[in-house]
Amino acid sequence: KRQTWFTEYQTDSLSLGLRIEQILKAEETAFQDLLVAETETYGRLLALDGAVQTTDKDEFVYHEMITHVPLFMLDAPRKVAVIGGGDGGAIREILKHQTVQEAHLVEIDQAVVEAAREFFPAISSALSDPRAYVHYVDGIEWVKSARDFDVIVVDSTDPVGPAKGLFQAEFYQSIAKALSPQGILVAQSESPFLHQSLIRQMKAGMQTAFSDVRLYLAAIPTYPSGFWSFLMASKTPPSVSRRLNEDAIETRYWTPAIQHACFVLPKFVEDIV
Ligand code: AG3
Repeated sequence: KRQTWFTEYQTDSLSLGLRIEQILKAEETAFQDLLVAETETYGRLLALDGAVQTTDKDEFVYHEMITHVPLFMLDAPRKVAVIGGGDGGAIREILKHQTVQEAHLVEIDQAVVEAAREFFPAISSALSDPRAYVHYVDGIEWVKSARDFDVIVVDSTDPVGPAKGLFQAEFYQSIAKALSPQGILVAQSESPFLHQSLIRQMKAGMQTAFSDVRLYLAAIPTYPSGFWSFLMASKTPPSVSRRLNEDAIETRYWTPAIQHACFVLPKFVEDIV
């Protein structure tokens, strides 16, 4: 068997290896190192600066959970934005909600969107929907003049390189201004096994602008430790919309029961937050 492997060095003492059949694209973009490869186990892989972002076989977990959980807290989410998320997976899920009129993608690196359009059509095709708007700008700057959003999703890379500022309190404060009074912020918040202090720091940052901040969980096999978290913040405590059992949307991980269950935390995770 061919012994070509992609390895993500997740920490300085832990790695994930995926045997690859073919490298489809390897590019130094204006912002980061981009790789697209065909893996044996998880289908196509998109990696940025050596970190797994998306694979064909498990992307549904992350994209459903980062979107449906906040959107189902609202009766009629209309304006939604995704900061980062250049593969388009979060936009695809957001557009499953009939009430959504505008889904804005704010991606700093156009090369990520181009690679997604070329190699991940099932993930990126929603970007061509008439309700989707794509902006190639820095999310930190864009958010400063955004207003009246119902949900803002921070679908970032790890807190190094271009995404660093997306983990800071000042950014969460501008998001708070960009949201409607009932609006909700959600950000991917890395692994409870590996990134406890980051999770605590993100939560504290969000608490400078939001009174309710809670953590929820999902199993994502290709991310470090396979056990992933999201932080959801709002100015008033959110409650699940009656749309939960009325609006049928097609999903493979999220269910109405998971909408509630994902907030139930194991003891060691409760102790982090
Ligand atoms: N956002 C990436 C989550 C971080 C993964 N980290 C890692 N592999 N070290 C995912 C982008 C998908 N739209």
